[in-house]
Amino acid sequence: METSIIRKNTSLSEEIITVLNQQIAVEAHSSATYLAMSSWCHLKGYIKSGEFFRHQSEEETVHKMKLFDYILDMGAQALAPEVQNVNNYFDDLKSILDNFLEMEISITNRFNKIAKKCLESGDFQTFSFVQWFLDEQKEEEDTARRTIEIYELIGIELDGLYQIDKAIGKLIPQP
Ligand code: OFO
Repeated sequence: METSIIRKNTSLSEEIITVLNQQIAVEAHSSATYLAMSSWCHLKGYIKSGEFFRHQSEEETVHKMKLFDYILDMGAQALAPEVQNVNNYFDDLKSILDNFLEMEISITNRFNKIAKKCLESGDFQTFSFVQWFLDEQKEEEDTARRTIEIYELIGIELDGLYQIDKAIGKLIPQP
C-alpha cells in the first residue's frame, strides 16, 4: 500500500500558489523561446548571438526552478509546465532583439503584479522571495535594451551585422 506523507499545511494561499505556478510556465516558455532564437541565430551565421540566447535560455530555466523549489519548500504542489506555441521562425536579427525586450518588460510587469498580490494578501514571505526576480528583471531589461542600442549604434552598413553579432556575444556574463 502506498504510504501517504503529504504536507497538509502551507501558509501559501491558493491564489498565490496559482500565480507562482503560472509564472513557472511563463519562465519555461521564455526559456524555449530563447532557445528557438539561439537556433535561428546559429542557422543564419550569427554565432555569438546564438550563444547569447542560449545563455538567456539557461537563465530562464534557473528562474523556473527557483519558483518550483520555493513552492515545494513552502509545502505546496509545484506543477511541471507544458510549453506550447513556441515561435521558431523570425524575420531578422532586429525583430529577435525587439521581441527579447518586449518579453522581458512583460515579465517585469508580471512580477510587479505578483508582488502587489502578495502585499494585498499579507504574504510578506512570498513578497520577499519575489524581490530577487524584480532585481534580476532590472538587469535583464537593461541587457535587452543594450542589444537594441548596439544594433542601432553600429548599423547594418558594410560589416555592421558581423560587428553587431560580435558585440552581442560580449554581453554574455563571464564566470
Ligand atoms: Fe528574464 O525572466 Fe525570468 O524571471
